[in-house]
Amino acid sequence: MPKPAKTLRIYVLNGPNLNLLGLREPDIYGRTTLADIGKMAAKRAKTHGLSTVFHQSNHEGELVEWIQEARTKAAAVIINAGAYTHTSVALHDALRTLICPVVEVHLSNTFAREKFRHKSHISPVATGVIVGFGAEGYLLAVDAVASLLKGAAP
Ligand code: CA2
Repeated sequence: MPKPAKTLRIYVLNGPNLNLLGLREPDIYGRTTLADIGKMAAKRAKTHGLSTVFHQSNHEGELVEWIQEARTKAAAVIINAGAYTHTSVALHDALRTLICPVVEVHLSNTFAREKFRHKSHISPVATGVIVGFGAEGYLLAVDAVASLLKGAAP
């Protein structure tokens, strides 16, 4: 008997302070909360026959652990590493061990902001980068992942 195909899982990882989304600085980051984004991403993934595992942490090590977990449990990773994007060699090292697609997302256009936000330690180990489209960027990332995974074995 052939085994039923498993739903491919996308890990959606969020870094420091993103838990404050929708609650502070709506002029920069919008009014959508991270919980809203989680629901929207899950809904969009479902339309592609995919599922999401959605996490946020203010701790670099916890993000590293989820990335390591993704090596065996995820078909793709979408990551908004928040401020760790610009500082974290640990996240860079963890992400470069993945063989699955990695999409880096930022709500704001980091290149139109302060110079220290122009450098990303994630981009060199990402398959692609989506910046400046607000919460919609996460959905674009889900679509991109779905397209990359099309034809992948279950
Ligand atoms: O634009 C993005 O998505 C960022 O990753 C957001 C980070 C920032 O450090 C990056 O440069 C760009 C900041 C996330 C903090 O989010 C807040 C949300 C509401 C209120 C305060 C912070």
